[in-house]
Amino acid sequence: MAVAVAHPNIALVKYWGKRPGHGNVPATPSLSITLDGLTTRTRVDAAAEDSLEINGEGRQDAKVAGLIAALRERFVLPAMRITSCGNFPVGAGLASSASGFAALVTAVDETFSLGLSPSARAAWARRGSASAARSLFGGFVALDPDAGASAVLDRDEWPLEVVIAVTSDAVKAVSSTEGMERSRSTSPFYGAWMQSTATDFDEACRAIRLRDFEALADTAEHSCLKLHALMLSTRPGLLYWNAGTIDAIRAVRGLRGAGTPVFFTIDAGPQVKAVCLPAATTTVADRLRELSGVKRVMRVGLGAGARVVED
Ligand code: 2P0
Repeated sequence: MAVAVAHPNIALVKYWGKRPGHGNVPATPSLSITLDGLTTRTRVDAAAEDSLEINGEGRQDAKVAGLIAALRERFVLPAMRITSCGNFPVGAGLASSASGFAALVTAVDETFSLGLSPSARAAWARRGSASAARSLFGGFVALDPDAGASAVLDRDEWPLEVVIAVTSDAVKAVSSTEGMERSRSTSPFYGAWMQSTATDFDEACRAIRLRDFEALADTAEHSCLKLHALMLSTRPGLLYWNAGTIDAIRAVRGLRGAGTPVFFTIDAGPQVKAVCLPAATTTVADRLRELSGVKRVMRVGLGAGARVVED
């Protein structure tokens, strides 16, 4: 048996939409930061029959079953018991599937001595959930449709911090998988999204290399708002925000306009992630905590990639 931990990641340049065909390959490049503090811990044991338990509850999960079946086409794997727990809400726009699949593949690799490299583990994790490929690495991470996931910059090289404003713990009504397929097939903006994302990715990589916070802030907020415009233009429209989300966006914009080094990003859920330079974290957290639509605030730094730990 082995135990692995992984952290969720949040994209600063978003992906939304798959390439046609098999393999769960994103259609466009994306760039993320891996978060510390939020953690999924997964244990894999050889067992008499397959089972899955998440946060203490027995579960059937088609994506987990599909990934294990795909691994069995390539490797000889016995039946296994998978036990996973996390310290943050599942399915609420905090990338629980990313940390979940990254930890699962890492634990399977170790338990059954598959000898996979981080890049190979990322490719397997991507089959479970595409953004999971990014959680194999720490710090700043790129996910290219052709080249796969790779580290761009170590977390110590630019230690940004993130304040997460949780505005709801409810599970999202439309999953990312379903939502992005709906956008691809119905949004009149999907072509523009596909065409413009590579430029956002190049701009963000450059900003990270130069440690240019303002340039990264501009590109990341643009990518986020463009993603949500794409979602809104889908039929039926995808609206992941609530009133607290809007209040938090306005608060972050107010701070940034007054010179505080902070920008917002939002995924397929209502939580607002405020990315900031460490000197601004307390100011940002205090401001977001004041908002009536914000249930609680979490402060996290940048995290390491998925790894095996002692039980
Ligand atoms: C991202 N998101 O780049 C974008 C932005 C959410 C909004 O990747 O279908 O969990 O399981 O492969 O990777 C969420 O989608 O989707 C996601 P599946 P995934 O982070």
